[in-house]
Amino acid sequence: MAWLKLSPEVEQALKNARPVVALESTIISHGMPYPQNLKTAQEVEAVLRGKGVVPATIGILKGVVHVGMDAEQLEALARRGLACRKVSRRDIAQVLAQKQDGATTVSATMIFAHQAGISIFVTGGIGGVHRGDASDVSADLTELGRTPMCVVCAGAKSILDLPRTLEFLETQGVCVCGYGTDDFPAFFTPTSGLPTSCRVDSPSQAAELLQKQLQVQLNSGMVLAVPVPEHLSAEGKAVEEATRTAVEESVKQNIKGNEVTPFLLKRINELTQGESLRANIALVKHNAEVGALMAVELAKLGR
Ligand code: PSU
Ligand code: MN
Repeated sequence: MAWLKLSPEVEQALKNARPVVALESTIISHGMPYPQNLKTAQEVEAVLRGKGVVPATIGILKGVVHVGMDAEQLEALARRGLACRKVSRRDIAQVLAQKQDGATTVSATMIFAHQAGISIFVTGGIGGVHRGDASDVSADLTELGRTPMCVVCAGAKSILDLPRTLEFLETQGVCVCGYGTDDFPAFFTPTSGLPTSCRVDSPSQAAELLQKQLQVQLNSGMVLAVPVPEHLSAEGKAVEEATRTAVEESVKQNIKGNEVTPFLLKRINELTQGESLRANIALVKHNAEVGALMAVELAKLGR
């Protein structure tokens, strides 16, 4: 496939059935400011490597999808930030045809990771149904319904309508599994008060669940929802207040479409004076640890 380029390291690892974990690039370009975004991207890769897992950060450069970006490519993407194109499923053909650059969201990253032969993908949080506009449903949710990939995350941010998000995932047939919990995590805080569809308590149990999901060829995905550890969680009240303000502002300023999520993330970071970003970074690295352990177990199972 001329438009899908695996880095030599990723290609080699997949050939030898060594553990590989995919990472998205929109979290770098649109999810965090420079230079924290670059540092986080590098640290997350280092966490994976430390556990013997090959990281595959996915992004689009001049119309070519790169599975496994090098240091230079990562830096260029991190520096461009919001000026970079945010690419979901609907945007893929256009960006490739017109040979543009783009950062892949959860939905687009799932597609390319799957095409490359990867089945675990680590990120911070998934998109969902927006609070300010319930007809604004992230393409991440429909993608989870149609692409066999395990997305390891800290649940979804409370910038979203979590009850509606979970209902949507149920309709899409997505397994929403809690890691050591029965309660769906709300990103900055470990609980939302809403139930997951099942639970596992170890990386090997998580790997067995994913293996079954793949064997049965459901062709839908799963979410491994990892609660943020208490000591890393953000002060719930401050973030909740900032979230409410940011959502109100987004409605008032008529922010629409794929600009809503980046707007909210940026405003909450400003309103909490960096507290939300600090927690965000810590939690992504924690997710990477869990995802890495799971990938190692999955490789042992022979997949
Ligand atoms: N949620 C976060 N951080 C992020 C995103 C979501 O806490 O960086 C990014 C991811 O790339 C996700 C995308 O796939 O936003 C969802 O955008 P939208 O809501 O426009 O579908
Ligand atoms: Mn949207």
